[in-house]
Amino acid sequence: MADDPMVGVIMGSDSDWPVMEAAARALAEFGVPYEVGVVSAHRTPQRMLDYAREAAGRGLRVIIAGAGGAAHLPGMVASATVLPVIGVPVPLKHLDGMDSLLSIVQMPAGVPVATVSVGGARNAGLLAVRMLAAGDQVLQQKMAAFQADLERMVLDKDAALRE
Ligand code: RP5
Repeated sequence: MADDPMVGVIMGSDSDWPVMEAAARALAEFGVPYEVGVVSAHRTPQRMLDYAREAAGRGLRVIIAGAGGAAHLPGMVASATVLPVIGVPVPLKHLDGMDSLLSIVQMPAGVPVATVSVGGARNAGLLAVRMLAAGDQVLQQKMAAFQADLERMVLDKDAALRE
């Protein structure tokens, strides 16, 4: 974890970490400083509000929030910060994560949460990198190289299939 984090990766419970760590890994791959923490909308509501209200002032630029079940954390955080919030629906053992997805994605007009796929924490990390890259040439170059690698991987696999 960094001294001056630009991205906050938060989750409703430590039990979300096996899913959420992919977001942290993606940020680390791009050298983006981040912090992680457990912030529960239901069990620590005051901590959640404090975190959201103080995030921009502390220098955070993006918040990634993951939660499962009645997953109110991303939406509630979005209601109390001006920062972009990326929501990660964490799948639990019932309902295949559909409950988490619908709890996060169906926000009222005026309070956006950029929702990734169920369990899509890596894409949440990559989306945060793209948001930061909009104003950062070095990150833009890293993202372009990452995308070129993805393309090369697919073309290599295609070639291997036809060998
Ligand atoms: C949600 O409840 C958390 O985000 C987690 O996905 C789920 C279960 O939490 P634990 O009971 O495992 O702490 O708020």
